[in-house]
Amino acid sequence: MRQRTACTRDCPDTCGIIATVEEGRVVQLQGDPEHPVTSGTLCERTKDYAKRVESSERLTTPLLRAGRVDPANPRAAYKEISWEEALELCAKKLLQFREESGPESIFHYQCGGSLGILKRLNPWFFESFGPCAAKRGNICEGAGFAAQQLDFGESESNDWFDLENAKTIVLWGKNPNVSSVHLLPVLKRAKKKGAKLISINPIRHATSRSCDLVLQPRPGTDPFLALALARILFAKNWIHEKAEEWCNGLSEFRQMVECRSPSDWLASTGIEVETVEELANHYFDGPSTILCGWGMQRRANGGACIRLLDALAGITGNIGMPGAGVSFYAGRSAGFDLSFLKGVAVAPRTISEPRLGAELLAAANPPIRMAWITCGNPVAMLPESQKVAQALQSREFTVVSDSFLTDTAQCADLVLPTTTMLEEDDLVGSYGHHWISNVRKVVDPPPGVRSDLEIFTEIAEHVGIPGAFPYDAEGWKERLIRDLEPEGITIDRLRQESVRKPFVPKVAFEGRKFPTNDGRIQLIRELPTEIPPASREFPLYLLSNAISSAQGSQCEGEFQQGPPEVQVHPETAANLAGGPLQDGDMAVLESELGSMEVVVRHEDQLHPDAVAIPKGGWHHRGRSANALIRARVTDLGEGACYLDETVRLRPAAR
Ligand SMILES: Nc1nc2c(c(=O)[nH]1)N[C@H]1C(S)=C(S)[C@@H](COP(=O)(O)OP(=O)(O)OC[C@H]3O[C@@H](n4cnc5c(=O)[nH]c(N)nc54)[C@H](O)[C@@H]3O)O[C@H]1N2
Ligand SMILES: Nc1nc2c(c(=O)[nH]1)N[C@H]1C(S)=C(S)[C@@H](COP(=O)(O)OP(=O)(O)OC[C@H]3O[C@@H](n4cnc5c(=O)[nH]c(N)nc54)[C@H](O)[C@@H]3O)O[C@H]1N2
Ligand SMILES: [Mo]
Repeated sequence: MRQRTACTRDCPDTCGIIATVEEGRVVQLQGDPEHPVTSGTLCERTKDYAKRVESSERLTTPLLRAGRVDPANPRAAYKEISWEEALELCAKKLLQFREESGPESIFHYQCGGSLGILKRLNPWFFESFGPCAAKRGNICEGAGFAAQQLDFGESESNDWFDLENAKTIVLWGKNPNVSSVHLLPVLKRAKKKGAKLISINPIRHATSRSCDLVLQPRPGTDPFLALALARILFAKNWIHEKAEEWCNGLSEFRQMVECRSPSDWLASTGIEVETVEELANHYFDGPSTILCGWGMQRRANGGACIRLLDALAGITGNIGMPGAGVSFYAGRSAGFDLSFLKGVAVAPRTISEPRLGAELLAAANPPIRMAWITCGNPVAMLPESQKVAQALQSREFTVVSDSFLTDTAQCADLVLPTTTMLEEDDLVGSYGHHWISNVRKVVDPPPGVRSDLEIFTEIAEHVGIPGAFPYDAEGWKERLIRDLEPEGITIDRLRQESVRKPFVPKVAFEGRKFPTNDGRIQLIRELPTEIPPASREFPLYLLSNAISSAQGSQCEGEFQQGPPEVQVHPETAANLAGGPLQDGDMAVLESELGSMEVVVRHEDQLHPDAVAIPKGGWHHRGRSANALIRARVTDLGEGACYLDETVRLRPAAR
């Protein structure tokens, strides 16, 4: 039997899936050929998702901690208990801590495990029970999102296929080959129609092979590259003659840009003026779209960086028309009626997401006594893994619901086994495009596994919050899309096809009208800061990028075995202070915060001032990049400066 569902993993592509099910098992997952973006193809990591569903590592019963966790055999520290016992225990603890210390002593954390809209009911539980302590900031797109809200009043993008109207496409810090593979055919078609492709990235990644111009700036210097580009555009008078109509602060912006020469702006970037002139030629030859990756905004100057890219589009008029814009985000929740959720606005206290470990430990009067984690693996994925683990372990009671005994689950007192995306009903919007899809249970979960919604519905009953969870999954779906029904979007229709939100225009900010106070773009006026400098002691910037075979820390297969591979430019490897390193050598990767054993891989496509380790390594296997990354906050939006950490690489002691 073939069934239509959709992917809820944290990814801009948000695919439609056709699942073939035989005798209650998923035997094949294919891309939905009728979903315009998916177009029949799934990425490497999701094609194999059934392995995850059927993994022998799946948790199938609630686990209560009975002893110390031995990383070699974490499971042994837990004893199996029944759901009845587990839910009663949860209810007892929730009521006890609320009674004794107030709801601010209970903290709920959720990240990107599932982007299903029904997952918003997890924080809803804690809001209606408390409101309890909630997370603040956003480690994924916080800085760039805040930047675009300041500049444009909103973070939105042109239609996914509008790229085909562009004459120039700049992949600025974006690597679609790994983290957004469904862009590749669109880029190919745009190129066939004559568009020029440009990549700006410290890594010459696979997609840059089909680019007409490739710039490899030093990590973290893009804001200065953008200023140099703006300087050249002003000098050539390639500014839209009517820019003032839609740009507020044009003369101040110009003044700022003209306070240094192009070569002065470029001093830290390692890029030649002639190359930026070439970039200017292309960018001027519009319509031009900048496709923003998310990596470069996970830096101390990340917000300023995106604001400068917004400004480039503003001054040249490359916005509010087909083929143009600065595509960073699409409003994935737009259209769903989530108005009942108030979030941080009603939380009695908030805990910074990028500084989660430190803030949990420091919270006082009352302390955070209980933590509950859903859809996230913060020990592996947030900066300062050790501190996050310590903070979770030292709460009086920590609950984690997950399908696996992750780094984070290993810090829990109670682990609740939950469903995978093929075992539950949901709805999903996208942050990369504007289609919404129906998610459905295509197979039953293993006995003993419950969805988050089932868990919270039952606990709500136990703790007595009547009326908070009145529906089952189907009922909630109907409830959440009620505003879309007049637009012709019903659950029945979504069962048949993914639907583009009809109220979202194909061109964002059409006519160059912006939802800001004066209806114009607010151009940045402040100079960006430099990212923390590399030192003699720690001379290399640590990149930790997505890889094709894993979604964050979720991976099937061999990836988490042995020491992680770290890429380094061969010339850098030959000239390290501690002695040269050959391809395949064992080495130690160290930051001010910690160190780990790694295997060296020479990679001449990488910037010589960087080393690259995969994102998502498991902490209990000594593979988490975040064990080396300090918790520092971006200039805007309270993101995490994941990519600003500096490190050194030295030969392992023999
Ligand atoms: N296969 C796979 N796909 C994923 C994910 C995954 O884990 N695996 N994660 C998903 C998630 S959560 C998100 S948010 C998105 C991630 O989207 P991104 O964060 O855009 O994904 P990455 O491919 O890690 O890309 C980061 C890019 O930024 C570049 N970069 C780093 N520093 C700089 C800089 O200073 N300047 C410039 N110009 N570029 C820089 C890196 O070289 C890299 O190419 O993708 C999603 N897609
Ligand atoms: N060093 C470094 N760190 C990074 C990044 C980076 O580029 N470099 N990228 C950052 C980014 S962009 C992001 S978005 C975060 C991602 O951070 P996370 O979202 O914490 O990352 P995942 O590893 O995908 O972990 C999600 C967990 O949720 C579980 N899960 C999946 N579905 C469900 C469900 O329905 N219910 C419940 N209860 N659990 C579920 C999965 O099994 C998995 O263990 O990581 C960030 N961390
Ligand atoms: Mo993300």
